[in-house]
Amino acid sequence: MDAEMGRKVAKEKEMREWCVALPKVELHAHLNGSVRNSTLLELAKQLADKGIIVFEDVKDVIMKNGRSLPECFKLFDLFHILTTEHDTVTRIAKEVVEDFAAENVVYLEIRTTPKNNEAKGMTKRSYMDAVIKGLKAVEAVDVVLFDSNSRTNDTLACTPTIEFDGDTMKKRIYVRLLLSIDRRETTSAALDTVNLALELKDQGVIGIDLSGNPVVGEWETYLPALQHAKELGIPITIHCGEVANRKEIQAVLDFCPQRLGHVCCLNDAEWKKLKSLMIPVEICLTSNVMTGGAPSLELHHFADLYNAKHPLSLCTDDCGLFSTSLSNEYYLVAATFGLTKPELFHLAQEAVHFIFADENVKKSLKEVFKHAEKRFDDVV
Ligand code: 6MZ
Repeated sequence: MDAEMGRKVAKEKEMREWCVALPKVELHAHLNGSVRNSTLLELAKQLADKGIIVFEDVKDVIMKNGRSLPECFKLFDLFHILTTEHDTVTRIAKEVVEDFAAENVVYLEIRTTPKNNEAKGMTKRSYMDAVIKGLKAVEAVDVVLFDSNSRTNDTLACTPTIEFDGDTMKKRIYVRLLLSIDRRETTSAALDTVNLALELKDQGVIGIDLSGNPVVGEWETYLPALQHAKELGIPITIHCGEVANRKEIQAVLDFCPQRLGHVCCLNDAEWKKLKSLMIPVEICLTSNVMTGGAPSLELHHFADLYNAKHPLSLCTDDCGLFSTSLSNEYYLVAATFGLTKPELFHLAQEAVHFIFADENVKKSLKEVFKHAEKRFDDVV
């Protein structure tokens, strides 16, 4: 390696490490899309031993790099076969929180689709109980899952375990849950999910998401449930424009949810409308490029929204499925669009404004970033 190449590699390494150390807010992460490959392979082996699947076939699918949109949804069906047991759901929920906390995510909204599975004795409620059990089982970090009233004056930690007056403090991560309505669901199933969100509002559930294969289903099917959530005052985020469905994009913008995911395939008039509505956007760079929602990183609509000062936040979507991490998404923004460290810090900090958790959590997170600013000397 010549000297110049050596310098380039060292600079990239330093920047990647900086992005990991940066406190971050994750607002768009699907539970079953964020499972570790090692866990999926282990689960696949167990099912193969029982003769339910052929391990080698599944291994190839899990380890493959390319992920078109139709392939993603085939994979989710496979993941859901691997994760049907309550104990497995608990395990993956625990691991996903540990993984996000390990890269200094200080606030995490995980979204997941509550599932009925008669054969396993699983109801939407028991599925969510298993998820919540997983969040409570995390020991490596301090998970704040409920109302944070009592914690606003605590000293906050957002670095890898730090020494504080001689004691080692645990990292802290605020975790909240969004319940996803899958586009394959009926109106009645979607309504059940909204009612479940209401039932679990004291257990860390704070919002509703509409997701699933964008070429499946009709907006009118979910609208009554989304309307019901709106009436109940439950914040809503909607996957919008993953494919160019003009009628639906228009309807989603008219519905005006609290946040939107992706917004890839908007036409000029829709861009204009989105910008005038100022609906915060969950940007998923790697996911959009892999699934073809954006032609390339360089041509991703992040640049346009960022330059227009549109509210946005960087997210992973499915970090397991797309082999990415939130730190990597920040790194990609720096490497592709030339954002500086202060700009990246500001981007991470601004995401606090778009969280669905209450003002107490926002206040605590603002403190986290204020505290972190002192350590990130390049920022001030
Ligand atoms: C739309 C997606 C998605 O809910 O089982 N999901 N929906 N677009 C995407 N972009 C690639 N990625 C994930 O997590 C998996 C489910 O999340 C939705 C799909 O409905 C998928 O089945 P949970 O935890």
